[in-house]
Amino acid sequence: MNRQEVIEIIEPHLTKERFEHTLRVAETAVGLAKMYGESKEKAELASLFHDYAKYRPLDEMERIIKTNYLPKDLLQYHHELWHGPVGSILIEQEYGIVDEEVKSAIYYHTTGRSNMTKLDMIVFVADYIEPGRSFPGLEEVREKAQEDLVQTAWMVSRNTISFLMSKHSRIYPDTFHAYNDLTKQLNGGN
Ligand code: DGI
Ligand code: FE
Ligand code: FE
Repeated sequence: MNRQEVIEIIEPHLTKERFEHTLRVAETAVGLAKMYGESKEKAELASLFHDYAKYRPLDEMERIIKTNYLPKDLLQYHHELWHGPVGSILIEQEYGIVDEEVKSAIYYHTTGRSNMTKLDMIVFVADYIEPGRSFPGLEEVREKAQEDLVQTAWMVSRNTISFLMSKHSRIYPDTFHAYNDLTKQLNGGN
């Protein structure tokens, strides 16, 4: 599937803003893939599909979670957490994408997880730093992305948890697992 074919698939499923965000995430992810020695093709494919399921009706996403091999505890948490896992299922069912690395990067793009692959981190970071985003502290993360992918993913994870705590939101276990694992990779045991 080439870039243009994927674009024609995703565009009708997204708002104009989300579609433009998606193109910027893909461009950012391809840049990170070049910098950190990952497949540009996989980075582009995963990024173009990362928010594919974002606007599915909640009852459809709920049904997909219930009827596929996805953790049922997702249903106990905010529905914002559903579109990554659901998207990873839909791209296989609808377009035959079976590449586990690509599916994983889509699956975990919102939360991260323990033992993130390079591709997981690239999509996770690109979604956060793409040039259309702007919020306090983002410049520091963008600068780090030019130097060290693990440290950058750690900053994204830390900032996401701080942001969620400031809103009194509940935090999904994978979100904590990502933070703990990245912290361990940087600090050793602490
Ligand atoms: O889909 P995007 O808006 O491009 O970005 P995203 O998929 O990274 O994140 C969607 C939202 O999910 C974002 O506002 C942060 C939030 N989020 C991430 N981890 C958690 C979470 N929300 C809750 N409630 N719990 C989490 O663990
Ligand atoms: Fe998303
Ligand atoms: Fe996104």
